[in-house]
Amino acid sequence: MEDPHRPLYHFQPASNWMNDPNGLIQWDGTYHLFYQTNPNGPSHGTIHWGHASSDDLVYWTDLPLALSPTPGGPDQAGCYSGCAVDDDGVPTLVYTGVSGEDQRPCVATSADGLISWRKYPRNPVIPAPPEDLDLVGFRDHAVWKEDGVWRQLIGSGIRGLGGAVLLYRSKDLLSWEYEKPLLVGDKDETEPFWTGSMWECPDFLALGGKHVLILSAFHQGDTFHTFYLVGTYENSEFEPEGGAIVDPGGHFYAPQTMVDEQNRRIMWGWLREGRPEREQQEAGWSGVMSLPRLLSMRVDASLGVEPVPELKALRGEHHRSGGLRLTPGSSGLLENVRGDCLELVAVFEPTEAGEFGLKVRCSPDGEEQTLIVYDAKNGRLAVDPSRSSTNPNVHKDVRWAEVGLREGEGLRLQIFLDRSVVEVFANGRACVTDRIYPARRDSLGLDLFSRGGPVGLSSLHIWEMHGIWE
Ligand code: DQQ
Repeated sequence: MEDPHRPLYHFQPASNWMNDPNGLIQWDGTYHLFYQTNPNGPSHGTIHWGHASSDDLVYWTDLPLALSPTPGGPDQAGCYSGCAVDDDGVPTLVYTGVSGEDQRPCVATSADGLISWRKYPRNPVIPAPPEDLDLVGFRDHAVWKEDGVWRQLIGSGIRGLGGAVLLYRSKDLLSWEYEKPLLVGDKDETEPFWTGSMWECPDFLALGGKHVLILSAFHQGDTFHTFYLVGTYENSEFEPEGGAIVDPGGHFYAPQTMVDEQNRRIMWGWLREGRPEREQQEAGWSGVMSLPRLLSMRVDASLGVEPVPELKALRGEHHRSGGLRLTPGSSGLLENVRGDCLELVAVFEPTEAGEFGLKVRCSPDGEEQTLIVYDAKNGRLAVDPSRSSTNPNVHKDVRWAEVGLREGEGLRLQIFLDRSVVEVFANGRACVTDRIYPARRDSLGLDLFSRGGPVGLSSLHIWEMHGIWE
């Protein structure tokens, strides 16, 4: 029987485990998406680099594995996360080789259009972490060129203190000189958000006149959330001025970004499962890639986020409504549309009271339903999965994202529902992603709701989405 939870238009390998996006690069027009994968099963085992390519950011071709651990080599226990750069016409990967307790930067190049990769015979390119620091972790890489010199950030943490990113420089990507920690966090500080005791998957980018450092918070073997810091960067000094959690839904982690040939900054992240390992084993797969997201710098120095417009190519049959007034008790407003593979765009009139939104994956009797709820008083948005499934084992936490609408501004929700994935974009400035696992096959209904004052729905468009696989 067809797997009811397996997404149809989000990228994932044919089976087994996947996690972080890696090595994002556009090469001769083609987008390359590498990713962490375990080809031997649906759990985080021996990690390889998977590889997929696309001409349009929508349809992907899954290609042969790009990197596999070399027996006896510095990556014998795993090829962990890293990035891709164009080294004067040579596609080059910088990744973490894992061997026993050691995590070390390694380099590989391709001479056949990014399909097969030759590891540098003298890997690792940094033989050991800086001796004067007591580090927790030394992995994941952001590499860029600055004034003709390669710079690199490596994710780390200083024991007892907090996360850290270590700054290096190199002329040739092969021999690296350590400079200093670019930034060190505080594992005990929780305001405005907690940053963990080790920072995974750093990404560092210039955007709209600012610099953005994206980090994923890790603590004692567990992954938490991804956050960004916006600030200024000059003379190897980064001064953060503000920041936020990237996607507070609790399932978006270890993202990476790239600049494409249209000079757009695009981000993908790993959408983690929200069901027990046993169920992942039974399904034979675990992990999905987010949709590609377009980043921008907003005037208030926060990150703007929107789905890339190319995704419109997936829109199939169209349904529309609007001009509705939702009041408490309104229901049955979308009885003519059903589905688990949809895009919905809803525009609500400005209001400052109550909670309202949409319901997706509803069973006819309402036993199962997932809410996309906007809390107007507090200006925050959540996916509420508390009644998403009769399966008691899947996660049901509600996590809120600040949207912060201006006075008089309506709410525009763009919802991508793809079976177990719900990605909700709000007004170009927030995205909340959740994973849901309805147990009932008839949980395909939709509805609108309001709790509190009446709210106007100016327009609603719903598209049935095409899948991206044959
Ligand atoms: N995943 C990779 C690491 C990274 C972590 C291992 C983040 O390189 O720190 O699969 O999810």
